[in-house]
Amino acid sequence: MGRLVVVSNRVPAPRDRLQPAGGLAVALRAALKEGSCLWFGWSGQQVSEKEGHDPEVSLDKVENVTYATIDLTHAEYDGFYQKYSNGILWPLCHYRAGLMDYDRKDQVIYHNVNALFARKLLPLLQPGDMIWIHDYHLFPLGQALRDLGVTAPIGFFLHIPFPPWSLMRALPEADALLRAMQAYDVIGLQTEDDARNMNDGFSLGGVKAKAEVFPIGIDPDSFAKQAEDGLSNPDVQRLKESLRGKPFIIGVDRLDYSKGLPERFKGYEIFLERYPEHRGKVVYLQVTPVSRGNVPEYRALRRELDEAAGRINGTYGDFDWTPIRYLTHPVPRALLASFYRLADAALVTPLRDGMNLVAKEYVAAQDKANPGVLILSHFAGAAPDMEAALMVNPHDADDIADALHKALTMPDGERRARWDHLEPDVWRVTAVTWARDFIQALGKARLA
Ligand code: ADQ
Repeated sequence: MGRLVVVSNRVPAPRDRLQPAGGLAVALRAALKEGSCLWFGWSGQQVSEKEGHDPEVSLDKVENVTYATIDLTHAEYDGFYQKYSNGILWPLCHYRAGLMDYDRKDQVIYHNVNALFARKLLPLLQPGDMIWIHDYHLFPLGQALRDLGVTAPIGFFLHIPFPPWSLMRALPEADALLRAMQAYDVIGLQTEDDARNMNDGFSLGGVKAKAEVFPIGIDPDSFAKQAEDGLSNPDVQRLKESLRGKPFIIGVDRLDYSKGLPERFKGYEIFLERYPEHRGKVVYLQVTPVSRGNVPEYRALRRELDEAAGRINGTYGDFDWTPIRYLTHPVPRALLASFYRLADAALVTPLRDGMNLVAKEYVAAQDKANPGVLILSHFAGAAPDMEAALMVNPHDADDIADALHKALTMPDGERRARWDHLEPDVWRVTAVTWARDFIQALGKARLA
């Protein structure tokens, strides 16, 4: 068995290398558990422009994994990461072509940074390596490696949705991008819809379809344990005491327009208006750390949510009750797990989401004797396997309002029955099965 080489835009920061924090890092830890591995990507650091910028690769070995990182210049960070990846590809892949801020010159920087990744990775490669590339920042990296003569098996996994080809074509270089993806031996997507959309693009280009489905999951055993063990944590106790037995609703999302937050707040507002019996009696905690704060759409969204939370609290709040507790800073994962467990309902209502791990984490965290209710958007990648949740259309605030009322008044038997249906899939499709299945497919590609 050869070495596994993982490439992603960001590599976990040194402090997170033993205990990774984010979804991708946690999921990949499962893949990187065995054998010797290399994880290559951007350090997260930006440096000033220099003539003929040729970044050094910095190497750090922690247990069996060597982390290899390069810095990017301010201009590379801006064009490659902020503008092309997050200002063009992200909205487009989330079906929001109208939010694309397209400029041809960013595409050049995007390709240059992908070529730079290839050039810097090349000398680190060894015979027998298998290369696994992650996400939309690096669509053309496989081709860039092939151009340098790399013959190792190369796989690609897209963590976010892939839209119908008729929409993807809004990107002027969509055809070229898809042609470049022919360099991959295995292409993995989250859902059947995503794979179908990409394969439609391939077949229109007269090329054999090769996108397959490898849904991502979590580590449910450790998450469930964390949720239970954390109940005695003083901060969790502090939350519990502050609830004073009131029904508790939770939402946890990065601040992103794909997550449907303004619509969700509107749904909560209608819920308070339409079902006054819950006023003064319910607590909704929304944890939404700010991300990508330099992209204009994200700044505007932050303002919109600040205003909505202020309006709802001002209109419906009382001197002893705050309808929304709204946090824009992260909460440690260990606390979050127990917060989920305390919550009677979770609002997971993205307008589009590749998978959405929060939905799976919420289910894993529940007490099986007294589980909470998951309110889930039809448009999360997790939806097809989680239809026992209360399914909502996230664009329809009335639907969200009614679902909240239904969740908080649901008979115990129905709550348990719904959770009993949700639980098996969260334990069946995990971070471990995701990584194992993908790596197996890549291994077969080597033999083919
Ligand atoms: P994300 O868009 O980041 O990921 P998601 O899958 O929901 O979305 O969450 C990632 C992780 O971050 C989860 O483990 C969650 O607990 C954590 N997290 C989220 N908000 C947090 C907060 N406020 N504080 C602390 N932790 C928080 C992308 C795609 C998803 C896909 C994943 C994995 O957009 O659709 O599921 O990759 O492939």
